[in-house]
Amino acid sequence: MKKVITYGTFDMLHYGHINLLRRARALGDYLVVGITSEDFDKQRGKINVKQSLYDRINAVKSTGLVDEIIVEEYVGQKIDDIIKYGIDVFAIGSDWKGKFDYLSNFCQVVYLPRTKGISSSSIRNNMSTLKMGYIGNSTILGKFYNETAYVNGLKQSLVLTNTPSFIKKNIKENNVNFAKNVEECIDNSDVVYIVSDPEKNYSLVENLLNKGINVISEAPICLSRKEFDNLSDIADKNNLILFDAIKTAYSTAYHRIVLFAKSGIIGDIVSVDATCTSLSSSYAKSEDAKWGSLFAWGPTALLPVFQLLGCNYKSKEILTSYSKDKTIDVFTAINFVYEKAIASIKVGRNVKSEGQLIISGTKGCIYVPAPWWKTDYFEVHFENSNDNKRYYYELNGEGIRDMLLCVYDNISTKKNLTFISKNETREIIGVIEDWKNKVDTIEI
Ligand code: C2G
Repeated sequence: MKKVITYGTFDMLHYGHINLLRRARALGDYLVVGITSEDFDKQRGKINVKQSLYDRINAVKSTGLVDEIIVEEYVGQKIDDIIKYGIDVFAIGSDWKGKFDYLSNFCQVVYLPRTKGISSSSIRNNMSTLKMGYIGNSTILGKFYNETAYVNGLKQSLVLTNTPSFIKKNIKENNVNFAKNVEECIDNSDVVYIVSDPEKNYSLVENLLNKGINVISEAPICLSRKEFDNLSDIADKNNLILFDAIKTAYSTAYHRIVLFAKSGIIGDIVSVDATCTSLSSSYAKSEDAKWGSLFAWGPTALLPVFQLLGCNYKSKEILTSYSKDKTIDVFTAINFVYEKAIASIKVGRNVKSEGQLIISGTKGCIYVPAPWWKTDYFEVHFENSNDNKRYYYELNGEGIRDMLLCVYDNISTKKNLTFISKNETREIIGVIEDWKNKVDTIEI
């Protein structure tokens, strides 16, 4: 029996894929198809895949052209598979011509003609387009602008800023279009990203939501639980999204850390320790350079605490140290007491510490080296260090790219797929509110 193998993502299965499968099948008696896993696609830079692995497998299966389906998960797997499944012919579309010649040491390699005029990308590009606006004066705005270009279905619209020449320096494209005022930005956007002074953010977000615009805002979105409840009500009433732009939540490694910890692999979680600090001189012109420690880092540091231990802590103590002129907190530490666990965060502006995250459990711990908030790597440690494990996951645009994909999917499908729950956003704001009102707070 002559066995043939081919590989692909097969997203939004179309007649180009079906032609390929038919031609591959005709090369032998038995066809094996390797379908790429979500992680492997991310690793090879394919981030816009719309369907889950499960749906893609089912679509390929339903063609009736395939004898066996396997999942492709790592570089080099093709060699393993060819040996393991006793493959005679490796077949792939002609867009890969030359790329798989190395497999001819193991079996025959055939490049099949690619069907012209159809591709998964063109189908994705025909999906509805959402215009994205940007408001703010920070370097991070440039990152959001640049990352938008990678997301099918999102289109860069106007930028509203007080510092256009500074913003331009952070944007890769030459022809950025600037808005004259908020109204112009609103008129030309379906969704707006905001990085603005947290003290002024509430009214800006409220205005946008009332005009029917979806909002992604740097955290804290506002400065009290009550304000957040108001904004959240307006968003729900108008069927809009209101997202915290905490990019860490969207990094694959961080997401896996949370799942690993919750799965019980390190036993019961007894403590979460998160540190985030930065020396801000390099951001001098950026809006967020003026923010204190808790504004700049609080939401990120609080994220793993609330996502792992929940928002119902029994008590907390906020220790905060202000600058000489009392305008910002240069260093703030918060200790939380839960029913059966504790947590602590340390955040600093103009302070240098080791920005690591440690989740301790009754059987082991998860160690995430600095800077844990933009990590692609973590370790799970046990008492016997021979049992330790290391994990690596691709990080796209510091998490911004995956956040924007999630934003698009939420708006276009009206599904609620957010990575940060409303409750978590509310309590992050709540802690900052308490600190501002000096509740549970000691000045040092
Ligand atoms: N294809 C085709 N004609 C098209 C589109 C795709 O013949 N108009 C072929 C591709 O050449 C490939 C297969 O259909 O052989 C699957 O295509 P994709 O889902 O785009 O997967 P791809 O990224 O090409 O992955 O390591 C190689 C990969 O696994 C192939």
